[in-house]
Parts: sequence; C-alpha cells; structure tokens
Amino acid sequence: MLDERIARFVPPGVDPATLPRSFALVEPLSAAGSIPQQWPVVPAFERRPDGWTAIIGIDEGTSLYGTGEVAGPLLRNGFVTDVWAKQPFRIEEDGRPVQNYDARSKSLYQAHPWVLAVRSDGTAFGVLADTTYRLRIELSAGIRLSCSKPFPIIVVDGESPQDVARQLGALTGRIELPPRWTLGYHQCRFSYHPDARVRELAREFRVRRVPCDALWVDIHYMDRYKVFTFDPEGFPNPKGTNDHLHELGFQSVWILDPAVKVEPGYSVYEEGAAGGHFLCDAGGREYHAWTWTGDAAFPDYTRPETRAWWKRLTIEFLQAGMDGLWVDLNEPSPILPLGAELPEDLRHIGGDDIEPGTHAQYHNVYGMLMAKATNEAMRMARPGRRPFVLTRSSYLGGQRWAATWTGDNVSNWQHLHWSVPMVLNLGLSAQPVSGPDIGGFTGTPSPELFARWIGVGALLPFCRTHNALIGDQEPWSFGPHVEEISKVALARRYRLLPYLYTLFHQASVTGLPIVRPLFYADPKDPSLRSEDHAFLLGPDVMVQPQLLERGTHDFPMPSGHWRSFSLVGEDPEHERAQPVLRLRPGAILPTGPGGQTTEEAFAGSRTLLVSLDETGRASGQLYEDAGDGFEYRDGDYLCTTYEAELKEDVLEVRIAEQEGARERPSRTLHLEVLTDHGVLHAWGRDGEAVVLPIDPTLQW
Ligand code: NBV
Repeated sequence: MLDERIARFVPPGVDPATLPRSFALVEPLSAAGSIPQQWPVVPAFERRPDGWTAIIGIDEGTSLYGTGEVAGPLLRNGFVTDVWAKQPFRIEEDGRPVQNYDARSKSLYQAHPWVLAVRSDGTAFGVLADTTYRLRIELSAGIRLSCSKPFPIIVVDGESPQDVARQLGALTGRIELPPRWTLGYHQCRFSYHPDARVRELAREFRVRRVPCDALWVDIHYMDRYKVFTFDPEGFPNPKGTNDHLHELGFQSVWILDPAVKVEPGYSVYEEGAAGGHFLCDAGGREYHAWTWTGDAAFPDYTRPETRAWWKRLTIEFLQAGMDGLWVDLNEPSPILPLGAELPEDLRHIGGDDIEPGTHAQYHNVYGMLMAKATNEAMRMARPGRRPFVLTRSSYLGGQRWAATWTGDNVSNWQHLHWSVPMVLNLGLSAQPVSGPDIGGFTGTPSPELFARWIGVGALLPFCRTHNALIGDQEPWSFGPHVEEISKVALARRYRLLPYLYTLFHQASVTGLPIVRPLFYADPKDPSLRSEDHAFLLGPDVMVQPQLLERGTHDFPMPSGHWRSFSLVGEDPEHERAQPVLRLRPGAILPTGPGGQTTEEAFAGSRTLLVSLDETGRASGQLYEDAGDGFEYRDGDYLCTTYEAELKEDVLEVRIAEQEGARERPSRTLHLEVLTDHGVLHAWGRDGEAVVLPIDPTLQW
C-alpha cells in the first residue's frame, strides 16, 4: 500500500529488486507493503510456461476504457490489445497490402499498458501493468494482462473516473503547457515541396482568410530523406522559408525521422557510427534495415551519449528557425519488408539509470525516448520558449514530452468516426493532446467527408489537416461550399481558444483530459457509458457531431438542461458538418473574438456565455498568460473565476476569485446569457461586475 488510493502488487515468488525500472512513473514506487483487507482490487497472478498473467475480476456493469491508442469504439469491454508500438499494416480485400489500420489491428503506434474501469456505481479504478515488454490486454472476462516477463501491477482506486485520471496524472506526469500557437489550426501534407509551395500556401491562407497558425514541412525537404539535411534544390534556404512564414504570422513544424541513412561521407551517419550511437545485434555488428532513406541505422536513445549527440544535431538543425518538431516512424519502423520491425534481440547499451537490455525490453519506449531527447534539445536551443514536439510513437507517461496524433488514418467514414473514441481513449490513458489527420491521411475524402471531419476536428485538442502524396486537402480544395464550412469550423475553434487554453492549463496541473467522454458528466448513468460520437470539451461544453455517412445519430443526454449555443452565427441544426454545441447548466464559458491567428484570437475583448442552473447560478474559469515562455511559473498569469447570480430582476456577473500576478487587460466584457427564448446581451468592463436587468416574467 503506497498511499491510501494506490497499491502495487508484485507476482508471488518474484524478488521486486529484480524487476526493471519503471518508464511510466515520474517517481519510482517502492515495493508493496501490506495491502489492507478492505483494498478493493487485488490481482491474481498466474505463472504460465511462457510467462505471467495478472487477472483482475470486475463486477457486472463495469465499463472498461483506456489501453491507449486503439481503433474502434470507446468502450473496450471484449477487446484484445497488444501493447506493442507498431506501424500497422493490413491486407485489403483485393489482396493489396496497405500501411494503415482497422478494427482488427491489435497494436498501433503507441504503447499504454493501462486500463480504466468504471463500476456501475460510478466509482472507478485503474490498472497499470508497469512493464515495457510486450503485453497482451484481454478484456473479455474481467481484465487479463499477460507478459513473457514478470511485471508489477499498480492499482489506482478512485471515487470517480476523474479522480483516477488525476492520480494517473500524478503517477505518470502531466503535459507541460505548450506554446499557445499550437492550439491553432495546422496545415500539413506529405509533402509541401519545394519551399516556394510552402510560401504560396501561406499566402493563400491569408488571402482566403482561412484561420491558420502553423504550416508543416514533411520529409521531402530533406536531401534524399536523410535526417538533418536539406534538399539543396527544393529547400536551399530553410531559414529564409521560416522567416517568410513568420512574417505572415505562421509558425513552422518540421519532421525528423530516427533512421539514419548508411552512407559513407554523410556526416550524421559517420559521426553516429564512430560514436557507437547505433543499435547493434547480439554479435556487436551495427544493425541496418530498409527505410525511406534506404539502408539505415537506428540511434540507441537509451544511451546518454547518444541522446547528447541527437540533441546537438537537433540544436544545430533548429538554427534554421523551426518552431516545432515532429518525430515520426519512431516505433521504430523500417518500411520494407512490409510490417518489418527491428529484431527483438538487438542490444541497447543504456547508461545512467537505464540498464543495458534487448530491443524486446526497450522497443515500446523507443519513440518516447526519442521525443524526450528532441524536447530537451528544443529547450536547450531556446531556453526562453516552450518546446513543441509531436510524436507518432509513445508510451504511457510520454505526454510529458510530446503531443501526438492518431497516425496514418484513411479517408473514409469509419476513420472519421474513430477520430473521436481514439482521442478520448488516449485522454483516458494520460495523453490529453491528440487529434486525427483531418480528412484522412490515406486517400482523398469526398467534399462532405472533409467538411464533417474539419467540423469535429476543430473541436479536438490537436487540430491538423494532413494527407499523403495524392490529392489536395486544403480547406478550399473541395470547392467554395466546403471552404465556407471549414471557415466556420475554424472560426468556432478560434473563438473558443480562451476556454481551450484554460483546459490545456488544467490538464497540465491536474492530468484531466481536455476532451472527455460523455460519461464524465455522470459516471453513474449507464446510458452514457458507450457513447463515442458525442463528447465533452472540458467540463462545460458538450459536442454532438454527426459522424455517420447516412442516417442521424441520436445522442444520449446527461441530466440537466444543456442549452445549445452558436459562436459565429452558425446554425448546426441546418448544417450537419458543424457539431451542435451545448453548455452545461451552471457554466460560464469564456470566449474571445476569434481571428486569423491565435495572436489575434487572444487579444481584444472577452465574451462570457452564461447558462444558469436551476438555482440561478453559474461559474467558470479563464486562465491567461503570455502564451509562450516560462514566466507563468513565477506568477505571470491570471486565472479568473467568474460567477453569475440571478437575484429577482437582475443578473450579476462578477469575479469570484482571481489568482496570479499578471495585470488584467483593459477590455470589454460581453455577456451572452442563454435562455430558452434566445440570448440576452450585456456589456461592461472586465474586472467590474456586469449587471443585466431581467424581465421577472421570463421563463428559463
Ligand atoms: O513522413 C511521411 C509520412 C508522414 O506524412 C505520416 O504522417 C507518417 O505517419 N510518414 C508516416 C512516413 C511514411 C508513410 C507512408
């Protein structure tokens, strides 16, 4: 028993001192003490000829979630997941192999040995299998976790799923507040090339007035896909490209791959080989596999010297002025033969607190260690700025160093639908910042599919359109109607940014997810347990997207009067691409003016949307800071709790509490009070009470 709510169990007969160190936990937990009689969840360990299984029984009515990045419904009861980072591939019906996933894929790019269980009474517990080795999670009869090596189980018990999420955040770490521009819209493609195309794209966004904060540069900028190089013809002046983007108010994110081309004369390879930075086989020979760049070697990120080398290369690379880095293919994935993986008997050297081991032991943390080294390099290169790394592969706890996306999805309706439960289950597995490739990576979406995807994608934490080589996928590529829909979707996001940033801040402090399953609104209500279309954005906003190609999805509703609202005069009842937004009774939602960039969207006035509860009250929080840098840690932030109270014939909205030393901007405060008969408006100054006379005969 470690504290009142967390217990660690070790298989009988296994000396805890022989277990490898944890990669998921921020602080190691010491071995199990005595578990009190009334402890509610006790795993039974079974020794099998090929390993160990931990079995955790569940009561009827218990719903299971988490297991990280999984394609399929939100509710995981009945599913099997192999915790093994993998670039998935599958065989199409016509026999063609394709490199993406479907519901049969048991492993995707990330590894989260974690299950959340919500009991019928709304209490919850979580089970963490604290191993980096391949783990099978079977959820058909209770929870069965199997591994070839002995592993400890950490059980977190909670009063609610939120309570478990907070404890998981404390155990495995929380996100760091990212730079504020990363909350804007991102446009990506494999690949915008040459640099003139990137510049043209930037101009086009501004001319068409489609909100956008970041353009992404995929592998074609490299010289024959060699990491840390630039194609001398296509990208002769990367610094110039980035300067140009900055002038137009864009940030840029450039991709890095772990695989290093084996090529005499290529300095990165030569230095890597001479420094012993690459993985070797059991006989000590440098291991090579076929990747995008040809035959390649793989850095051993368990080794401190190798991480230092990677950081030096990254710091040099950043001199060209990139604002964020995207680390890809770090499961790690060779590309040929299809489905290839690195052999499990490759040797990792380790060092400092990482013991030497095989690739079987370190495969699942390869991507996370790469992301961590890259994050640390960004921090070293520009100490005053917050790093931003997007990683394809990760492991439980990886949220500390990088955001993520749902990998190579497909431009079809099924994948549009999965965008929501995938992001929700990642959030329930401690990774609050993720999103799908809007429109789908493989293939080209129909105009309607793209419209629906950007509608919902604009309401997920990470909002990026990305696609593979064929077909254009910019918001205007599908004609004027879809361009208009995209503008509305993004205008909604940009108006919501003050609230969204507040949620990012809360996630960084509490570990709570940013988008949350509907059952968070009432964990006791069984009708909300398997809803994977509608979701909650923070505690206060319900999002109801129509994700089916045909027919209409009927949403279960938590109790209370969740009033619908619009942000830019849109009418979602009429335009299916825009999810219906509803505000929790008792909530105050802070919004901003919107704009073409996050810079604009955080300037100017604030509008508070108010939905009173049945007692005539509401409250809500707004967190603000400089948007980048670390001064917020020394008090340069402002966190305001607004409250509203209806007293006979006036509604008063005032500040209930304020924290932080940042000065309140001098600005207008606009109130929009939602009623069943429309919206009531009032204006005042932020910092002062705003009063709205109410017709006492009004029916709420
Ligand atoms: O770098 C190219 C792509 C990238 O666009 C995609 O998002 C990644 O998931 N990358 C995979 C490598 C090759 C994919 C076919």
